[in-house]
Amino acid sequence: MFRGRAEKKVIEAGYDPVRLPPGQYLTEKWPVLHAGTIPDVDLARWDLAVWGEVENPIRLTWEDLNRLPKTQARQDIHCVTRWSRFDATFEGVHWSELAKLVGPRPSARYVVAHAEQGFTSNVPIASLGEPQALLATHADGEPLAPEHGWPLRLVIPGKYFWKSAKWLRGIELSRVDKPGFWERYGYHNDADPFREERYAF
Ligand SMILES: Nc1nc2c(c(=O)[nH]1)N[C@H]1C(S)=C(S)[C@@H](COP(=O)(O)O)O[C@H]1N2
Ligand SMILES: [Mo]
Repeated sequence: MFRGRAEKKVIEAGYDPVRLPPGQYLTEKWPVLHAGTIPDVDLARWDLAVWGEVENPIRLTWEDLNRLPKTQARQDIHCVTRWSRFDATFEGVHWSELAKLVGPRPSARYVVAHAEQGFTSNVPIASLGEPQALLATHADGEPLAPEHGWPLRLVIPGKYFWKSAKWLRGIELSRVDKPGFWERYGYHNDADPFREERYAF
């Protein structure tokens, strides 16, 4: 039914249908989705803090961040509202570069991403270490558009896209898992689109 139609479109677009998680449909454009408003960001005042279970908490300016080596990663993104977009390409700083600066403690098992206006999302630290995870400054070869998280957003592979906090301002490492914004509203903590982990209950 729904699955059949959505799958047919994926095949017609020239993609392998196994890339479409259950209950999703392919979109060619890049929808915009967030709670609240697009923040007004002043790069001169902007910083990125990394704290919690680390040896050296840091606060990087925009220039500091952009002096770190950057890499690219391509992935399919899946919003829990059912749109999927294939081959989104991001460029930015991998967590491993920040880890060199802060020295995560062995007790650091979970991450809380802190964004402008109090938005948070939580993932296991292993997700941040995935090769395709990024603190992204660019998407599809251009600086992020304001509505997509400029100047910096998180990109977390293999999970519904709500885990990928836009307008990122902080990374907190923790011993315990702390539910983020959507997780506190009843969304699934693990958020694997292929297991259709949309809601906690
Ligand atoms: N700061 C912030 N980041 C956020 C959200 C949000 O409400 N606030 N929504 C999430 C959700 S539900 C999705 S699907 C993606 C959407 O990213 P996009 O607008 O770039 O497609 O951002 C995620 N990151
Ligand atoms: Mo979403």
